[in-house]
Formats: sequence, C-alpha cells, structure tokens
Amino acid sequence: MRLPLWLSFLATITGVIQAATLQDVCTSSYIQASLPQNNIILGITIDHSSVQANAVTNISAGTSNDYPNVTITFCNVTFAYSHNGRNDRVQLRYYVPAPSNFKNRYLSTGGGGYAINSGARMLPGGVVNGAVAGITDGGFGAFTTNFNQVFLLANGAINYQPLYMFGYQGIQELTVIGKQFTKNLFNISNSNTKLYAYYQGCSEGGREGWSQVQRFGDELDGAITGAPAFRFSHQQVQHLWSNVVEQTLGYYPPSCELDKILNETLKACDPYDGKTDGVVARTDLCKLNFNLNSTIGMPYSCPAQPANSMIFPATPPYPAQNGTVTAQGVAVVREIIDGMHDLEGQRVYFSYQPSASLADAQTAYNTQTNKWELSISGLGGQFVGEYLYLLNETNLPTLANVTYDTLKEWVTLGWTRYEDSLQTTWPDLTPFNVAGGKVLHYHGESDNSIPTASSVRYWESVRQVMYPNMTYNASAAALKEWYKLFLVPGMAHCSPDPHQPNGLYPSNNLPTLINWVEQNVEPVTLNGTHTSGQMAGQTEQVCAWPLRPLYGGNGAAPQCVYDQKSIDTWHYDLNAFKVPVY
Ligand SMILES: *[C@@H]1O[C@H](CO)[C@@H](O)[C@H](O)[C@H]1NC(C)=O
Ligand SMILES: *[C@@H]1O[C@H](CO)[C@@H](O)[C@H](O)[C@H]1NC(C)=O
Ligand SMILES: *[C@@H]1O[C@H](CO)[C@@H](O)[C@H](O)[C@H]1NC(C)=O
Ligand SMILES: *[C@@H]1O[C@H](CO)[C@@H](O)[C@H](O)[C@H]1NC(C)=O
Ligand SMILES: *[C@@H]1O[C@H](CO)[C@@H](O)[C@H](O)[C@H]1NC(C)=O
Ligand SMILES: *[C@@H]1O[C@H](CO)[C@@H](O)[C@H](O)[C@H]1NC(C)=O
Ligand SMILES: *[C@@H]1O[C@H](CO)[C@@H](O)[C@H](O)[C@H]1NC(C)=O
Ligand SMILES: *[C@@H]1O[C@H](CO)[C@@H](O)[C@H](O)[C@H]1NC(C)=O
Ligand SMILES: *[C@@H]1O[C@H](CO)[C@@H](O)[C@H](O)[C@H]1NC(C)=O
Ligand SMILES: *[C@@H]1O[C@H](CO)[C@@H](O)[C@H](O)[C@H]1NC(C)=O
Ligand SMILES: *[C@@H]1O[C@H](CO)[C@@H](O)[C@H](O)[C@H]1NC(C)=O
Ligand SMILES: *[C@@H]1O[C@H](CO)[C@@H](O)[C@H](O)[C@H]1NC(C)=O
Ligand SMILES: [Ca+2]
Repeated sequence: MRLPLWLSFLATITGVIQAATLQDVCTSSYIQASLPQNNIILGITIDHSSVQANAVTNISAGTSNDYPNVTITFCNVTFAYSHNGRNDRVQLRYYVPAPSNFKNRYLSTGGGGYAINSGARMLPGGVVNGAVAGITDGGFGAFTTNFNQVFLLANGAINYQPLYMFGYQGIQELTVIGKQFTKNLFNISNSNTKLYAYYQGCSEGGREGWSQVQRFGDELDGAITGAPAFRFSHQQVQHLWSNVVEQTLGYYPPSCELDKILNETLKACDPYDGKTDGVVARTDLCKLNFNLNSTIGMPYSCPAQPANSMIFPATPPYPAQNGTVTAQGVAVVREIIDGMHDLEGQRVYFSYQPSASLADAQTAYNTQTNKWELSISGLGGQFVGEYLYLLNETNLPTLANVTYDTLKEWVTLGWTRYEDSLQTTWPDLTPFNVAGGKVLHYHGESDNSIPTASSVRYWESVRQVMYPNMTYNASAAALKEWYKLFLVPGMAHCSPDPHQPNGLYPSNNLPTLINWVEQNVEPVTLNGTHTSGQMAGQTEQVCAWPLRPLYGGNGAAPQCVYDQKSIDTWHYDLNAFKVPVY
C-alpha cells in the first residue's frame, strides 16, 4: 500500500529535523506532518493546505481572572477539516507551548452566550500550564461567528448541523483531533507517556464541558465547568420570568427602587455567614430569615445616568430618581425570587438567590410618558423568538398575553425539541467515573444569569441516579471523590460581583484540577481569590457542596458546616412536570 503523501513526508522529516525549539516545530511543514490521520474520526477530512502557524514569543498572557498574567511563548496553529458529504469547513485553533514548557497536557476551551469559543481569551491559561489549548469555530464560518447567526436557514428552517455542532459535536471533535495532534507533534504517540486531557469553560462553556462529560466517558481526564448554561430550555425561558411577573402584577419598578431593595438585602443578609464584610456567603440563610417587607418605605435616590452599552445587559438612560420602596416593588421582587410557577401554583423552575442583582427585572424609562415600562430580557426573548418560534429575531417584540402558563408551555416546547442537543442534563456519568475522570464544578452564589440552584440540582440528580442505594452522606462522600461542586461566595455570573467587592472568585482553577488528576491531591476546599476590596490578592477557602461556610469571626477561614435546613432551601419539587427534571 502506498503511504499518503503527508506520511511519507513525515518519514522524511523525522530523519532530518531535530526539532526541540519552538521555531523548529512552528512551521507549516512540521504542523502538517503532525496532523492526525483522517480516520481519527469517521467521516472527516483534514485539509493539510489550510495550516497556518506563527510563533508568538514573550507576550503577556493578558487580563483574566482565570490565570496569572505571566509571559508566554507559543505556536499559534490554525487548520480546518470538513465532514464528508457535507459541504462544510470547521476551523480549529491551538496554542502550542514551546517544547521546553510542554507538560503532556491538552486543554479544550469553550465559549459563552451563543459563542462556541471565547476567542483567544482562555487559550493562554493552557499555555501557562504546559498544555496545548484549543478552540473551534464549530463550522459556523469564522471564529467570531456565533451559533445564533447560523441556526436558521430561513424562518422556520432549523440548520441542524450547527445545532449539533454547538450542542456537543464541535467540542468533541476539537478534543479528539487536538489530543492526537498534540501526541504527534510532541512524539508521544508511541511512548508510555500519558497525555492528560482537560476542559475548561464557564456559562455556555460550562454547558459545553458537561456535554462532553455526559456523552464521552474516556475523552477527558478532568473538566472545569463553571455556572453551566445547561437545562437549557428551563434556563433560557427563566430569563423572562421577571418580566412576566412585572406584567402580571402590573408594576414596573424604577431601576433605583430595584437597586435599593438589592442593597438592603445585601446589608441585612451579610452577617448571617458570621462575618460582616459586604458578602452574602449564605444566601440560604438570607432566604430563610430575611423578610423583604422590611425594605418597604425606605427612601432611595439615584442620580441621572446616561445610556451604557458597554456593560451587559446594556442600560438605557435614566433620569434622576427619588422615592421610597413600595409594597408593589417588594411584591415583584418576592415573586421573582420565589421562582417560576404556573397559574395553578405548580413549580416550573426556580430563580436566582437573594443577593443576586436583578438584571432580568430591569425596566426602561419612557421619556414620552415619564413612566417606567417593561424591558424584555433579550436572553429570554431571543430563545423564544429564534429557537422556539424559529424566527430570525434577537428578541420578542412584546409579551402581550404571555402568562405564567405560557412560560411553562415554552419550557416544555424547548425541552422536548432540544433534549438531545442543548438540554445537557444526562445524570448517569458512570463511563466518565469508571474512566477515572474528575469534575470541578463551580457556581457564583450570587449569579444573576444562571440560578445557582441549577447547579445544585444537577449535582443532586447525579448523586441520586448514581448512588440510589446509599445514605445521603455516604453517596455525597462517594460523589465528592470525583465530582465536586463549589458555590463561590460573593461571585456573580462567571465574574466577580461588583455589588460585593469583598467577594471571592475561583482564580487559577486549572492547577487545582491538574493536581487532583495527576497527583491525586484532592481539593477538599477550593481556592477563592479576592479580586478586589480590602483583601485583594488574598485567597480564602470555598466549601464543597453540600457543606456551607460559617465564619468564626475576625477574618478566620470559614468552617464548612452541614446544615440540613439550609441545604433543603436549594432543592425544589418541579411538580409542574410529570417527568423528572434532572
Ligand atoms: C519528534 O521526533 C522527530 C524525529 O526524531 C524530531 O525531529 C522532532 O524534533 C521531535 N519533536 C519534538 C517536539 O521533540
Ligand atoms: C524571551 O524572554 C526570554 C527570557 O526573558 C529571553 O531569554 C528571550 O531572549 C526572549 N525571546 C525573545 C524572542 O525576545
Ligand atoms: C500584564 O503584564 C504586562 C507586562 O508583563 C503588563 O504590561 C500588563 O499591564 C499586565 N496586565 C494586567 C492586567 O496586569
Ligand atoms: C493566530 O493565527 C491567526 C490565523 O493566522 C491570526 O488571525 C491570529 O491573529 C493569530 N494570533 C496570534 C496571537 O498570533
Ligand atoms: C437574519 O437577520 C440578520 C440581520 O438582519 C441577517 O443578516 C441574516 O441574513 C438573517 N438570516 C436569515 C437566515 O434570514
Ligand atoms: C447601592 O449600593 C451601591 C454601592 O454601595 C451604591 O453605589 C448605590 O448608590 C446604592 N443604591 C441605592 C439606590 O441606594
Ligand atoms: C409582606 O407584606 C404584604 C403586604 O404588603 C403582606 O401581604 C405579606 O404577607 C407580607 N409578607 C411577609 C412575609 O411578611
Ligand atoms: C432627591 O432628593 C435629594 C435629597 O432630598 C435632593 O437633593 C435631590 O434634589 C432630589 N432629586 C430629585 C430629582 O428630586
Ligand atoms: C392578545 O389577545 C387578544 C385577545 O385575544 C388579541 O386581540 C391580541 O391580538 C393578542 N395580542 C397578541 C400580541 O397576541
Ligand atoms: C440497589 O439495590 C437494588 C435492590 O437491592 C439492586 O437491585 C440494585 O442493583 C442496586 N443498585 C445499585 C446501583 O447498586
Ligand atoms: C451527615 O453528615 C453530617 C456531617 O457532615 C452530619 O452532621 C449529619 O448528621 C449526617 N447525617 C446523617 C443522617 O448521618
Ligand atoms: C491556593 O492558595 C494558596 C495560598 O495562596 C497557595 O499557596 C496555593 O498554591 C493555591 N493552590 C493552588 C492549587 O493554586
Ligand atoms: Ca458576610
């Protein structure tokens, strides 16, 4: 049998080049010779002519809360492949560390929102840790093209290939190709050296991580999944809950009133964790003990504010505001935090924790009528408009006639339609566990975009499904040996919370996962970092679920306590549905 051209080329260069430096490996020919064979995945063809490679030396890893800002050197590799029988083209990009810094590691990274990658933002974190780090464009046209831009072929016509690429296939192919490419490039394909494979992502990226852990047991040795946007249909429709509450109760709180209620919640609930530091580390105790009614009648005032499109979600201009917190405003916030239910009072889903900023509830000031009005959450509106109604829209034009029951119908429609692509809550992780995989799952205690209880629910589903015959404590202990969930005090959605400057953020998670996987150093607690505030730069330990933090006073580390009453506040009976919601 004749060798393919590129294989004979490899045979030629292997005898000639003694590549050990970045410059030696960072050439088109060396990269081409390192590409996996097409049979690495049935039905793909790798385009050798597409290879681009350039060496990047001594640049700053840049601003990120996820890895230190150190100087890095790498080969920037891009190439494409296609799926046979489809006229498509999927681009992959890998940052390859210099051979002297390579530590037998591979890292896939994910995206956020409807993006399947985070551009170059997460790749340096791999290089810092001696890993080849990759992203995919999902075949959507460019690394900057988002899934929502290619999801519809026309109104009513789903483009199924991007749906499944976004759902799970794109990250799987990125990983399978990336691992073999790494082995070939560093000559570890035929040795006994193990290549460790990792994944890291938050939000949509967290969902993408779970899409791999749930489906492909032996793909990854470890995954970091932050605040995952899984249970997709419940999650996205939930973004409209706040608006529908406002419409149903007929009250649209001025932004300053919402802000005041949030501030008073933070102030009242801060000390429940044993430390008065502006951080609500125990939102469960806040839920149990704080009565929102205590804010009624409190005066508020806020200066006029110009429109701000630089923050997310963008805010419209506000006039100067003066007033007192109303009973109606409190009723709206109470109903929002209580979470989605239908018109019969049966529970559909759950909400953010008290202390999370009320982003979905944001209203808009109408300068014509001088009134505060409905401002439909684009996160929820886009899901319903584009993914349920199949219209090329980025939001709903109106919520007229939308009731609590409509929201339930929307959840069910999205759930059944995307159960095998986006929903991503398969609870039996046996193949991953048997293969020795480890998951480090974290979620901000004050997340304002993905309810923190959403992660608790999944952890609990895995516990119940995988350890049906054990006591709660025994099964929790068994699960924590390989899958840990950390709720991070004072953290918002995949970012520090500006309302809680003394809060924590789990910076530099990758070394923690690596130590767990490669050295069996179990992260009993997780390093949280103060990214701002009085203790900026210092770390503090974050408790692993179901244990909850309780401070002893004077800045001591928290105890991690078992508190049944608090644990119970995180669990919900979604009795609006007759099938289990994992
Ligand atoms: C891989 O092996 C070939 C053949 O010995 C050699 O030319 C090349 O430099 C090696 N690559 C690395 C990264 O060491
Ligand atoms: C990169 O930095 C290292 C260490 O400071 C130095 O030895 C090397 O010359 C630098 N390389 C380039 C291309 O600037
Ligand atoms: C990162 O480091 C570079 C130089 O090493 C510096 O110019 C840059 O300001 C740093 N960025 C941050 C966010 O600290
Ligand atoms: C990596 O390569 C791509 C494609 O050639 C290029 O667009 C991008 O700017 C490069 N990035 C760096 C950091 O060199
Ligand atoms: C959807 O709308 C955008 C912006 O108006 C447009 O660029 C795009 O071509 C449209 N897509 C389809 C499938 O109609
Ligand atoms: C809420 O607290 C923040 C931070 O302390 C402050 O800037 C803001 O003015 C407060 N808002 C209201 C309405 O009191
Ligand atoms: C809060 O106040 C309302 C009246 O404004 C009352 O109906 C409700 O029962 C109160 N709730 C609590 C928990 O005190
Ligand atoms: C709001 O009240 C403050 C304090 O009473 C006052 O200084 C300010 O002028 C008032 N602003 C408006 C818009 O009424
Ligand atoms: C809402 O319902 C009314 C009464 O059935 C109907 O006239 C109206 O067109 C509906 N509005 C929307 C936006 O569906
Ligand atoms: C749980 O116990 C039942 C009854 O003893 C048994 O049939 C089942 O296999 C057990 N399941 C697991 C996961 O051990
Ligand atoms: C479970 O363990 C906790 C300590 O982690 C303990 O307080 C609790 O009583 C245990 N529950 C049972 C049912 O043994
Ligand atoms: C956790 O934080 C401590 C204290 O800052 C530090 O010594 C340790 O290296 C960190 N662990 C990891 C895995 O980053
Ligand atoms: Ca506190």
